[in-house]
Amino acid sequence: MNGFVLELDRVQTADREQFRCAVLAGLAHRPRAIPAKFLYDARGSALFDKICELPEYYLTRTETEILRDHAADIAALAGPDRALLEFGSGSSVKSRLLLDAMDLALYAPIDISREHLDSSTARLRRDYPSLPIEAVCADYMSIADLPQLAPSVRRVGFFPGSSIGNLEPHEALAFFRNARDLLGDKGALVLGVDLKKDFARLHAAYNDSAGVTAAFTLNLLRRMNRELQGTFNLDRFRHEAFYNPVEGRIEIYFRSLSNQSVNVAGQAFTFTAGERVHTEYSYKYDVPQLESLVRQAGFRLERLWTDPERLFAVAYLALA
Ligand code: AVJ
Repeated sequence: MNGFVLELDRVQTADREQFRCAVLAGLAHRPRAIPAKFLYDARGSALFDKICELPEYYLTRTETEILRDHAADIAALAGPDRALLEFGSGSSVKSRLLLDAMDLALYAPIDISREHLDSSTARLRRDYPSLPIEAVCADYMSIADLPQLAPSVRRVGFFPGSSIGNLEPHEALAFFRNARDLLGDKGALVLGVDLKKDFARLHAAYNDSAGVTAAFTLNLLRRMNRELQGTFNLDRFRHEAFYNPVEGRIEIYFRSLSNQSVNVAGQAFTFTAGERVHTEYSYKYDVPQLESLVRQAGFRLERLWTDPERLFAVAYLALA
């Protein structure tokens, strides 16, 4: 076996162990919950890509539109000779809009998935042969420093997709504080965030008629079956998503349709009829809320662009 295969094997074993611990802890806990990041195995990531194309899921389409309309404004605010750091770059599709518009000294995509990072970096190297690219395989929630970046180059962060919405307010604040430290005194952050809007529109975005979002949630059960020798019967659980207006968030669960017992990773768990397991929050912001949150982390809301319907916003947050 070559070194690459050994390395991949080691990473996969570590990932699986992390998943096992999170599932066992999450199902033992009350209320039951499994962290959202585990939704994104290969099949989950493919289903999420399908979600982004759904007629009801306006987020991706709208953000791309805003970025396309204002990439030149963002480039002008950032100025020349910047390092662009992307948090959770995934397939880096939206980043291309900024790479095309900005005058960059460096692009540093940061992603926890080695696979995603390598394949998208290879494609970017081909399409932007003169742009230096430094891929960083790390969890952006805990990354402390990027020693490979020259300290003289001013840093601009990019956190698109309303990924911030997955985080509870205290976690979002921790993310912004960490980003501030990473970006440095003269840094800035370009943030994509989903806005509060009428409940029916929000509800539809997470309860699509084609059932793709339901398949995305229930894929977590499939993943437990495959990776942790689970015995979940997917017909005996259903996806549930609703807007909680008090907390300003979509809440997503899978719900047991009957009293049942399921084995996972060698342990038995009983579910009562109607019992649910939390999988995701998707927080929605309004502008004053966003402004106050980022201010607590030392950022200033310098500019904010939205679409005509005010569904989604792209914000330019400055530190200096
Ligand atoms: C990737 C967290 C932005 O909250 O809209 C979409 C995830 N889950 N449909 C979102 C998601 C179900 C998505 N984020």
